[in-house]
Amino acid sequence: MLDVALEITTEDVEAFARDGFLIRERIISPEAVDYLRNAMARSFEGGFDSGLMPDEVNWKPGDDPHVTRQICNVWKSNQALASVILSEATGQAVARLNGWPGARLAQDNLLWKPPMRDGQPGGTLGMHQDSAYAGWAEPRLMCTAWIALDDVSTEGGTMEFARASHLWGHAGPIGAFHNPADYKEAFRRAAEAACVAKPEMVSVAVPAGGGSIHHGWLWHGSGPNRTGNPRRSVVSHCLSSEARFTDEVGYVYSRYKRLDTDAMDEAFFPVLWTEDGGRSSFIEPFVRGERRWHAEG
Ligand SMILES: O=C(O)CCC(=O)C(=O)O
Repeated sequence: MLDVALEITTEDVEAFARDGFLIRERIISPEAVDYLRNAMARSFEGGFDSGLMPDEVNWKPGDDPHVTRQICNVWKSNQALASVILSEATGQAVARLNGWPGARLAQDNLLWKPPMRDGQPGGTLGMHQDSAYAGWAEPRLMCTAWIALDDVSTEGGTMEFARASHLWGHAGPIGAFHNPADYKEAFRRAAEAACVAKPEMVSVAVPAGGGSIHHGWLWHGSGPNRTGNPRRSVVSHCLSSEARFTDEVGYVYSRYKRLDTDAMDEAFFPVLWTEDGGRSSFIEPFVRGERRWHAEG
């Protein structure tokens, strides 16, 4: 079990409403960073400790070393990563910031942006709004906690936010997400539509173990990694604990939809925290290694 520190004050709630994000220097300890780096390396080598596979693995040894490596929903495969991704502190923080009665995980991501190699920088991630991809949920507002596992900087391709852009309105999904020719193209169009001539960009420049929380309609993305170090991060994309499926469930989310109900199954969308103690009961024994996926006995 690895501890996550994300206390939220009244000033934080006000800053989040105004800017659309919070940045923290330290969310997890240096020891936890080391532990998660190892868990991440094992996951990209195909080692899944719990015995279950993640939902999506977008890179394996032998693939192009220049592309950003990604795994989605690794929490079910690795208890150490799960203890951070599914932490109660994260659930409580995102719920408080958004005025939700609780929070559940929509999806996690491991992101590994490679270092400069053969004169080629590690790839960009196109600027987008997370909630543009959440038409399958109601309410569709997302909120994302992002934890850096390396010291991150603008030169190293860290995440960039456009301050207060969550107030600009709602655009659709962008074209290419990984390594687009111009990672700010859709964002510039949105700024123009919102009549914002000079958007204020803020980089999440923090030591390993620090990170950020951002609003589901905030424009964000990241530039090339021009340093000699990888840029690794662990991401929890959350929804309100009250979120339900809409009719736009689509290709990816159809696989989690139960018949005759729009309720989201906690086995796939675990509840991290609610104000009345509704955290999914399997999380603690799972992350402590006391409960496994196969039936006991
Ligand atoms: O890590 C990045 O560069 C972007 C990640 C992202 O889009 C997110 O966490 O919502």
